[in-house]
Amino acid sequence: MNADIEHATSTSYSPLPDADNHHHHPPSSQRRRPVVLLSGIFISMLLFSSLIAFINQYSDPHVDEFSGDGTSSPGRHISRGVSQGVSEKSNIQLSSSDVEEIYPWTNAMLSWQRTGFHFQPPKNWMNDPNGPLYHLGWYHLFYQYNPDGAIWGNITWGHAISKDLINWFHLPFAMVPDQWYDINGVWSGSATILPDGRIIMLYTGDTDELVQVQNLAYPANLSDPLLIDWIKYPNNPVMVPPPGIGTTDFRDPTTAWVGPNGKWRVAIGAKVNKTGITLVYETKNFTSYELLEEVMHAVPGTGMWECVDFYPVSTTEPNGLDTSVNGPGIKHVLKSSLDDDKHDYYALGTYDPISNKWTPDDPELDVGIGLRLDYGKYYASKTFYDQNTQRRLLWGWIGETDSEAADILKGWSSVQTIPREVVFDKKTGTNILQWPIKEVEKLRSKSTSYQKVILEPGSLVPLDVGLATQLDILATFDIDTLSLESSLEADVGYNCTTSGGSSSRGVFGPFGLVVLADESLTEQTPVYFYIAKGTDGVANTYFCADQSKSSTAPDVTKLIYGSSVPVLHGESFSMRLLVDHSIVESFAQGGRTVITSRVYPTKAIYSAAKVFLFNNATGVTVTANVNAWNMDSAHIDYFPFGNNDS
Ligand code: DQQ
Repeated sequence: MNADIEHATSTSYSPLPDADNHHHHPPSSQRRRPVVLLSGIFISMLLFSSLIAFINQYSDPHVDEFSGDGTSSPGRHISRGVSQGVSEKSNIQLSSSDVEEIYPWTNAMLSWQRTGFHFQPPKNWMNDPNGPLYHLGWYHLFYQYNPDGAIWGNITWGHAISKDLINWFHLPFAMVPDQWYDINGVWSGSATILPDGRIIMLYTGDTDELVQVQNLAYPANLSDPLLIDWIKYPNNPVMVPPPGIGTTDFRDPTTAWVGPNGKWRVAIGAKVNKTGITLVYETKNFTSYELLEEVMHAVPGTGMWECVDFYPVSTTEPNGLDTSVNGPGIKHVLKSSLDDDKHDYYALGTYDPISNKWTPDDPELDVGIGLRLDYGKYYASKTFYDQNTQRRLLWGWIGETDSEAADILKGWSSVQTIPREVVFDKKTGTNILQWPIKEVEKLRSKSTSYQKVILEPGSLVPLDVGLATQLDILATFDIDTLSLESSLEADVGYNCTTSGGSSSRGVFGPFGLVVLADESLTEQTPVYFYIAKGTDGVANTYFCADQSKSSTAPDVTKLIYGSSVPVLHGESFSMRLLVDHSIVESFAQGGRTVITSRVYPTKAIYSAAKVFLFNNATGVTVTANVNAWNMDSAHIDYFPFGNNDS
């Protein structure tokens, strides 16, 4: 264990007080504690933003857009979070005019959408993963949950535990909104495990006055492996929006790490005008905090930063690292969930703990303007260091892309991804790799293999993989490199989203797999590579997932997702797909580029779902190798000691 951490804990950390959750409710005028002013160029920006925030606060008509009963009229577009100062939570791509034509969903179609091996609660709304941790033999997942319905609201911390991150037991709620400082929602937060094993949970509370504050909670009984009971610190909140930061622009504390002075540091996302920023607080005891003068990082134009994640990755070793580790052979990942576009962006960089500044390796690929963790439906992700297996593991929230009315009809919304292991990509040096945890392979059952399948230009080859709704598929594709090198084709400006999708044919693509397709391909979700050659003769490969024909239902968003993916000299084109009913998680080149698809087929369901290989390129023959496994369902149930929803 890092000596700094030992020192910080043994000398600085005071025991947390006993639970005595007496009402501590200072008048609102006293709820902003004096904090150090942010310095440098930010001061003027902050003052200006403060004025704007003040004006907004008092000009906001505070439309009560959420009834609180967890229901809404089908087809009516209701803002789920904006009035409370967080992202819109319903499907923003579907405007109210789009949902006028509501598809006649049958029970069979809706029940088929529930996943077999992804984590989801038995019913109702779920969003961000919170405070993942490993303790006394159990993995714990907390998550944003609405106990009252399938739409966002009444946010409570759901809680589930697992021995292997795949099979889960649901536990009673860890925290409910019951104090003035979180009565409008127990929002997102992170766990920190201290060197002596104590667990610190920091989370955002939405107060009785809709101010975002940071609160402290801790397990009532650390020797309980299930961590059933949680105590909210009686003197919450422990951090309030500092001067210059809007009262609704201050949320989602990270896991803490130790600074060079032995104090713990916690990052919190915020914004100043349109500049997304990461504030950092220091603490010795997790009850009193001091804001560091300089922001850790800021990117103009990126808006509010939600669910910031900050962690080291080793550039030399395959194992993950505790959040406090720094030194030679280490880069730091900074991730932000952009409130403005609802995507998770990350960048690799260097963290200087003395100046508390993080600097991106490539300023052109800075946080929010460069790489995304996932190019599909994916948001509010969070990693944790699994000290049990020395891995850095990543959870992400897969939201819905259908109408809110359909979500209410089916009675649930959202799924969590299969946890992914995150490592630095030593081959490229420019990105991380994300790969489904090896534990998911325990669900593999019957396997089917197709070797050296020749795909001539324009071909479509059905694969008989048995029941095709729960699959793990590994596929590699090889093309004749001579024809690639000799071609002058210039497909400059190829873009997965705007270049016509899987049916638009170029010389070197698209080729790949089609999943969740019916026999006649009326419905289909193709996942594919596309090679474009620039005017400079350099080939660029793209990895895309085309949802445009994924469903015949009109009230579903059907975007084409994707981005470029580095394919290095000597590598085959490789993809892995986890198909689980209405979710497809797709990983290219060992996890350099990842796309999660949320799809709602009406015909390609149950035994009608099929898998195909395809090659829509006009100028190249592709040789494919495929290994596919049918996947068993995970066991996800209430913990045997009881059977309740609370
Ligand atoms: N979800 C939480 C917030 C966070 C947002 C509220 C991101 O803490 O900023 O449910 O989806």
